[in-house]
Amino acid sequence: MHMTWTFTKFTCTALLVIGGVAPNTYAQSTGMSGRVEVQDKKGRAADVDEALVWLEGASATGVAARRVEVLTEDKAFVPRVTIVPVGSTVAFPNHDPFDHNVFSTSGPKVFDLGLFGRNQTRTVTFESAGLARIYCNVHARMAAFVLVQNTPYATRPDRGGRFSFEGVPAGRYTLRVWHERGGERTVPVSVPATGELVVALDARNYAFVQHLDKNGKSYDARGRRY
Ligand SMILES: [Cu+2]
Repeated sequence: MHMTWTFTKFTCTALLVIGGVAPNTYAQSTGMSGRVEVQDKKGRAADVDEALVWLEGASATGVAARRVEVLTEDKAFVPRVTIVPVGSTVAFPNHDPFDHNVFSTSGPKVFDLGLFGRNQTRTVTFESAGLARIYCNVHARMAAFVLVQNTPYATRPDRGGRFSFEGVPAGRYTLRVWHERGGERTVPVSVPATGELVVALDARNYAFVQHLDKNGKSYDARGRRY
């Protein structure tokens, strides 16, 4: 009797595999994809690839800290938008023939790297998650954004706004999408997903507001303009 029961169970298992209908065993992880649209006054924003897209609620394991560079060049941070895992170090090599003073006064890390000149590099390590807004105390219009995350499912869209994440465990998540002028949206998503996911951000009413310097003062009030 015992031998017969075992054989029957084995047969059933084999049939499930052959038929490809064992979702609880074979569909534990999958991909998800979608598209971001940023609407400007003139139409679709050309810098949709500088948006940030990430999944909240996913496992935080296996994301190794690393070191990345954000250059200062021609009075700009390059790249302007960066994603790093928690614990990562961002280096700021100065490629300009004049000084910069990189700082951040809010977000995951408050820091002031002081003045540093051509071919010098200063670094900062981010120990906690969040979106860092990084500025220069000399040049008012310089800005960089560093998303510090503990999920592997964080990315920037391509120039067409498309993004995808591979190997996402099945479940429910919150998708967060951010763009400098389009603001931020959160969208509940399920993996595997059904239908096409399009997240639209509205930048039509965006108005530039000059941030303050590292001492909380207006750049203009210092008597120097850049
Ligand atoms: Cu600067």
